[in-house]
Amino acid sequence: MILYDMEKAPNARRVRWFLAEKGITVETRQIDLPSGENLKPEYLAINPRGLIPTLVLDDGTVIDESVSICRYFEEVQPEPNLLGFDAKEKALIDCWQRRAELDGLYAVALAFRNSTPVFANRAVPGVLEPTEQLQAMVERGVMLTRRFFDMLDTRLGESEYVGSDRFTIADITAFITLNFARWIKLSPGEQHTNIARWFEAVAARPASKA
Ligand SMILES: N[C@@H](CCC(=O)N[C@@H](CS)C(=O)NCC(=O)O)C(=O)O
Repeated sequence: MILYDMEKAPNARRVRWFLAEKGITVETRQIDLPSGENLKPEYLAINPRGLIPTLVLDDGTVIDESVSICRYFEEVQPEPNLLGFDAKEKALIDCWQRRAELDGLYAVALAFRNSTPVFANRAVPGVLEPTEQLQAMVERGVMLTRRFFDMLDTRLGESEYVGSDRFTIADITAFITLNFARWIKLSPGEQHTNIARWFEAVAARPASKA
């Protein structure tokens, strides 16, 4: 089994953190995104989408979505549970994981990819054709990221953790989104006191360094 990975990439980090929480070790291969190694024929033969992370099982099966990779390992090794125990908890964790990903992580990615010089003409991840950076998308990404901070703070005012009353995959995605937002020089404000309380607790987890 091989996990195609890149140390700094937010989506790859989500999977590494998930595995570290479970104490699972997987052989990894580093793919260098800034130099475009993910768009070279060798990597496209493994994952034609040109994205990481990608998990290749021993039987050759390819799983190339971060949360799907996490789901695979949750089934293989259920403890510690990170995706929910019963119908209601599973649904809420999934709901907040998706909010963090769709409303948070992708908003930051929109601003980051459309403004970072190394990705000029590569504004859409994994796409071979040149995709120019658009200033309007930076502005939209910044606006949506700020909105995400407000939504997350409200949520953490009513729940100790993002998806449940305990640490789950929703916290991993939300925390990584906040770290990623620093790359576009955005952070929650002083008014986001619930985020500050939660961030400190989550940052103290050893697996957060994975
Ligand atoms: N929905 C995918 C997104 C994967 C993704 O966009 N990965 C980025 C790295 S964080 C990537 O591979 N970028 C390729 C590129 O920069 O061309 C997932 O969750 O795995």
